[in-house]
Amino acid sequence: MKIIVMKLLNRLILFFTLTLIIVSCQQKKESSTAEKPQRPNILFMMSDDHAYQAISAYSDHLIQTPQIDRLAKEGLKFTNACVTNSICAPSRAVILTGKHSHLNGKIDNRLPFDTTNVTFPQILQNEGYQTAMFGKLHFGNNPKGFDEFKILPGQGTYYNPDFITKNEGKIRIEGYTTDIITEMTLDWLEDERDAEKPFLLMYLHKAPHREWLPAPRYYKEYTKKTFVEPETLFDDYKGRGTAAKTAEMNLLKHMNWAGDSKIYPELMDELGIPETANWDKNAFEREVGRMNPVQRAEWDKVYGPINEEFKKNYANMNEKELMQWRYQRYMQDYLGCIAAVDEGVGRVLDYLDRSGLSENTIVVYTSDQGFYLGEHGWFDKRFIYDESFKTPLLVRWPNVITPGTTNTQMVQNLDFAQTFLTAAGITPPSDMQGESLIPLFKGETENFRDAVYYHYYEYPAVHMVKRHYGIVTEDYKLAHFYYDIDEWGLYDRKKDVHEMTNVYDDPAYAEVVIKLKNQLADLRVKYKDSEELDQMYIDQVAK
Ligand code: SGN
Ligand code: CA
Repeated sequence: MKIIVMKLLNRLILFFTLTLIIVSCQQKKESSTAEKPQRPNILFMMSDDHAYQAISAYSDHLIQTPQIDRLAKEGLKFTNACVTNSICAPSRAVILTGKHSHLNGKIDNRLPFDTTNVTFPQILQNEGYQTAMFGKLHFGNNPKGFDEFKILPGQGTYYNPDFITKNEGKIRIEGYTTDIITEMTLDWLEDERDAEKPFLLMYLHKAPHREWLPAPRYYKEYTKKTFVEPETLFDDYKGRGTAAKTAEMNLLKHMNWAGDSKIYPELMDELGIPETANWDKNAFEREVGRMNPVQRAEWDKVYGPINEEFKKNYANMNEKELMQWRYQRYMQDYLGCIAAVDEGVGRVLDYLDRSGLSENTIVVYTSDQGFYLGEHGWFDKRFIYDESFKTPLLVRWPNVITPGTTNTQMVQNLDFAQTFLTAAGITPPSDMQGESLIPLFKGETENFRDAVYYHYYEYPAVHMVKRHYGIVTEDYKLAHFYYDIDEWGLYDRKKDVHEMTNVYDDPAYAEVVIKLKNQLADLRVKYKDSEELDQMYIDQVAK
């Protein structure tokens, strides 16, 4: 009897031990896959001032961008993506921190970024991502959280650019900046990428930022093209209040002749054309003057005859013709820049395909904000109005995003940080203010936000766009211009797509105004913005 009990006990012990071993093996297996799930790579491609009007996936009336369009075909196109503050460095700060400008402190291009902010690349790096950044950052200091970076100092230049690098100090590279940034990105993918780790790679073009210098291989083609004029090229800004009227972004009145339209400084003197701004000729020298003799000869070969032609016609051109000429010149150079960006994007996408990385890489193409391509007679950005407020956004993520889909939700650059962290399986810090876009990637659009908050600060400054904050919903846009004025603007987005009429004082909209003002006040509370902060940022600049 004792022996039977012993045997039974032994068997039971054996059974439990075996079960324990099997269970713990299974757990181990699970936990090791949990430790090492297939975390996606992130390739974040962003250009500077690339208007959605100049991407053929959005509209092909100006240019074909077949490479960028691949992302729309193979991924998701957002048609209502927008920024929180339409200007370069602030937009980048919002992207990296996932916080509005008033909280991350980078309200305008002037003061350096506060590097005590926590950015999503820092978090990804801590969690085992390999991180690299190439191109334009524009922060006034170096990025944190990157294993490798090569960034342009400030705005950078189009030719023979300098780079601030993590490992080689300051370097200068001969050539065309867009191509150089592409090469750096490709070199890193080929030679530096650690196959054991997922990566975050930020590929950040300077182009097509002012002064719009195209790649030599596109000079001829683009300077011969004629582009369709926007309906509002001759806008007189009536019916919109002070801010639109006093902004200095008009193609005819505020564009530089030498720097922007590429009229030789000598020819300006000869024709008696005064500088638009006192740095007009300097802007030309800063860029064109930087070319080496070979580059300069190639440039003169194409831009010389344009100057000759202008010299012949100038005396007989009226204001309307001058405006039209400047618009064409502007588009030729701006779109010529984009041609090289598109090519670069294609080369990087080809590399992902060739190396089998496409499958597990989230690829984003966006711009730091939108841009005016002659709409309202303008260039530049800054305003809450659509062309500057909206930004292109294309995302490809195989197996998550259905190819060729479109999303109309109001997503913002504020959302990137949380989106990327969530995609990497990391819980975003609770003080980030965006929303993860992953449900939208999967086609789940219910209960996404119904309004966004906007706040622009850089005034008084170049282009003189007054400070304003506002709310944008699917149907309306309400903005408050403040500092040296106190004006409100309301636009009916459905009825007035070009935003030509401020209906704020129209009695038919009285109820809409009340409702939106309440919603705006709620948004300011939700995002922790306030009159105290408005004043603090006014005082900061005054110092
Ligand atoms: C420069 C440009 C402006 C532009 C700002 C900000 N002038 O000052 O036209 O608005 O940068 O651009 S330039 O002739 O010097 O290029 S941003 O993209 O950095 O915000
Ligand atoms: Ca920009």
